[in-house]
Amino acid sequence: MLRRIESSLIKDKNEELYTDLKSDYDALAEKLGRDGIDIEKFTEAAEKFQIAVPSWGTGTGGTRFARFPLKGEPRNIFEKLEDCSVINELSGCTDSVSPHFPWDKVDDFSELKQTSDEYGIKWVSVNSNTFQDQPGQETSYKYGSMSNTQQSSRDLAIQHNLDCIEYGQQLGANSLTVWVGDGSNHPGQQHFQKAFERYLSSMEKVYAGLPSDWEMHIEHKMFEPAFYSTVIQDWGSNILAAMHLGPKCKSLVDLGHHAPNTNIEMIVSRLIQFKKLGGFHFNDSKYGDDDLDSGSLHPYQQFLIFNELVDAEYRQQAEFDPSYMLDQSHNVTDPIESLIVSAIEVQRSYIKALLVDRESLYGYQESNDAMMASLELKKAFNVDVTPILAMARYRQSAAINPIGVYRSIDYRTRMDKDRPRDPNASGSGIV
Ligand SMILES: [Mn+2]
Repeated sequence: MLRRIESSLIKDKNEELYTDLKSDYDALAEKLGRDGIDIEKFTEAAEKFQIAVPSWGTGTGGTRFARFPLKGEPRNIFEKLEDCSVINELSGCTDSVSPHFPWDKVDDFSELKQTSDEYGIKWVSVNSNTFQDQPGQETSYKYGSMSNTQQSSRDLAIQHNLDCIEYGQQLGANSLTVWVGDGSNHPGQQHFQKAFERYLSSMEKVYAGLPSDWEMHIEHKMFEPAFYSTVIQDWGSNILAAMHLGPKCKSLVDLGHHAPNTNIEMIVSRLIQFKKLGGFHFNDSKYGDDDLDSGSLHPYQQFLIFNELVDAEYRQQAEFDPSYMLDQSHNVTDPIESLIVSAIEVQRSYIKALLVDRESLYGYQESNDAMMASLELKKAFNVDVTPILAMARYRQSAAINPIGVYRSIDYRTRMDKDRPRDPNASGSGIV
């Protein structure tokens, strides 16, 4: 198998840390054991947990104002794949990548698939892009794509999504994620119902092109680039569209795409109940769609979301198999470090949610004991599961201290030599 980091290096670094880890792990095992909890079950669950890395997340992000590229940034999908492999080799929990087209389009997808196979990386949901015009594009998305008043723009957007499915099939993916920036900036600019009707009509044509084993995931977003209204504004519009289109269409929840203080975990519960939860884009936010690192601001919210997901697993909810993906923008950190830390933070939320004593919680809920129900959740959340996550990485031959190993190899300096940048490359914000 192809690797970017020598396994012997990770092994040597792990040996330096193993004695301390084993001691912390044994102490936690003893503590959990007093409550009748077998730590090994949780370590096994941590080893199985995987979350996809977005190909676009490996480049330095930006704002609407500027972007400050890092040295050694990946210049194409093959180099992005190299960085994704680094993230997976160190974290042990990111064995798949979500590509974005046309950014990641190549002439020969079989070559790309062969390379990803050599890295042991799978391709998951393909993302279409109809929020910007491509060079030479004959008809514009300026006033929308799937909902554009012009048939020619709608047709182009439909064809692009069908093309994305075809690219994804060549890579072995099995879902299409559709987010559109369609909307309006002025009251009166757009007829709400007519725009939604045009969107649905376009999406019907994409849905008709889905292979039998594929799903389509709709991603809603409250604002930006349209600031007054967006066609798929919220989970309500999202689930309506998904229900209209059919059983292979589900909703995708991007944590940053809601108004501040929205109860996202309850939205997750509703989508689970109606078999419409397709997947997640994990990130964190303070004000809007900030795309901050997962769990960096609201780890309890992320835990509460996983509480709903684990609850659905526990109750063996029908048709429940959401895909997990990160979707972040890294403006001031090294994207590789942020994606490693974020993947582990999402994994942390999952393991903590697994620690919730479901039967006790249900009992408190039935007897309306609000205090004990709340404490039951807090009890699980307050367990420091760091030794479980580190032991899972150790057993997978990933790094006990992933950031420490990453910094020791000076990857960016190496990549700076291998990946010379075009000095005229764009420094604009959203690229
Ligand atoms: Mn997203």
